Amino acid sequence: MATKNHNLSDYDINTVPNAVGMKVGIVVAEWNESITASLLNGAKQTLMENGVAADDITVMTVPGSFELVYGASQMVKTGVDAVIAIGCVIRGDTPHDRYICQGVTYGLARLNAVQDVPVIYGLITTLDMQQAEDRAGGRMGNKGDECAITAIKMIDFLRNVKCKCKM
Ligand code: RBF
Repeated sequence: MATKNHNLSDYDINTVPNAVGMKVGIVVAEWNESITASLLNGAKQTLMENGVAADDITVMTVPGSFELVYGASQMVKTGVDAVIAIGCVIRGDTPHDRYICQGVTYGLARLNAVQDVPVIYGLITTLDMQQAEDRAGGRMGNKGDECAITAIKMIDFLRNVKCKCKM
C-alpha cells in the first residue's frame, strides 16, 4: 500500500462538501505526543478551513493508541457527526506494536460496522520516528488533514444516503 506519490494533505477543494454546522469529535492518543499533536493540529485546521466551527470540534485524549477504540466508542454517543481517532504506533524491539495496531484497526473497523457515526482511522503505523514525522506535517503531508477531509465526506455521505432512503 505505497503512498510514495501521495501527499496526505492534498485534496481537491471542489470535491469537499460544505462543512458548516458539522460536529466532529477527535480522540487523540498521548503516546508519541509530538506526532499526535501535529496530526491533531492538521485535523483541526483542515476542519475549520472547510467550515467547521471551533466550538463544534471536541477533543479528548486517551493514554495510548490501544485506548482509541474505547475513546471513540464513547465519543460516538455524544451527538457528534463523526469521530476521528488519532494515534501513532512506532515499531519496537518486540511484536507488541503489531498487536496494538491489529487491536485498534479491528476495533475501529468494528465500530464502523455496528453503529451509525463514522469513525475515521487516524492511526499512523511506522517503522521509525522519521516515517512518522514525514506523515505528521513533513514531506508526505499530514494524515490529520486527510482524516478531516474524510470525516467531512463521510458525514455528507450519511446525510445523502438518509435522504435517498426516504425517497
Ligand atoms: N501506544 C501508542 O500509541 N504508540 C506506541 O507506539 C505504543 N507502543 C507501546 C509499546 C509497548 C511495549 C507498550 C507496553 C505499550 C505501547 N503503547 C503504545 C501503549 C498502548 O497503546 C496502551 O496505551 C497500553 O498498552 C495500555 O493499554
